[in-house]
Amino acid sequence: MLTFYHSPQTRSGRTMWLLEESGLPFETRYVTIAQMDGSGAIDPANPHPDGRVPAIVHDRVLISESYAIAIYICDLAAKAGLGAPEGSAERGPFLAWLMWLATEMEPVIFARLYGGGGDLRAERNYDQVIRRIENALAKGPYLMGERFTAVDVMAGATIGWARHAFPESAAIDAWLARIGERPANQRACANDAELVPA
Ligand SMILES: N[C@@H](CCC(=O)N[C@@H](CS)C(=O)NCC(=O)O)C(=O)O
Repeated sequence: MLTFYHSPQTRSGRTMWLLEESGLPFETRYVTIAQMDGSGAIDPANPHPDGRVPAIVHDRVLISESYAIAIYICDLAAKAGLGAPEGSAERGPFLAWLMWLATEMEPVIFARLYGGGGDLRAERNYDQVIRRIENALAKGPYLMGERFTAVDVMAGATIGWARHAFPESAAIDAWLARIGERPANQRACANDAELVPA
């Protein structure tokens, strides 16, 4: 049994997309979170240690952190081919991509969106992030090459949300459109929209 703790219009949307891609049966529990504007509150029903989303509970074990959850889902639903099995040549690059998204790309995006950029190192990191995404898509059609993976879900949901933090790029737009058309993404977006409180 897999229970997914979710709050609409947050980074748990990409977990929902990945779960839809995985074909795993899961139950979604909507929880409130403390919003940055001071509204909302931690939901006592949320098992996440900090009251955040996403979190999943699988067979009574709690897993938090988006990227750990992504790896866990890919391994659990190995047949869906969203990750790279241990022992395969793609395993290392797959893990490296996900860790890079978490530790390099996301900080660069947040620095662009909310300030904190502007120094030499921030500018260099920004240029490196753009270059790495564009180089991967120049080979394409997906970030890891021929195959659609969880890397596309995690990067695509984030870049789609923060598109204005990236320069104009036909390759990025075509990739976002390509992955956005996937039925699993459409289902996740529809579910997410339904859950938004009126
Ligand atoms: N590092 C965590 C961050 C999770 C996170 O900050 N989620 C936000 C929603 S986008 C949240 O729950 N915020 C509520 C809060 O900060 O209390 C992850 O990637 O899963």
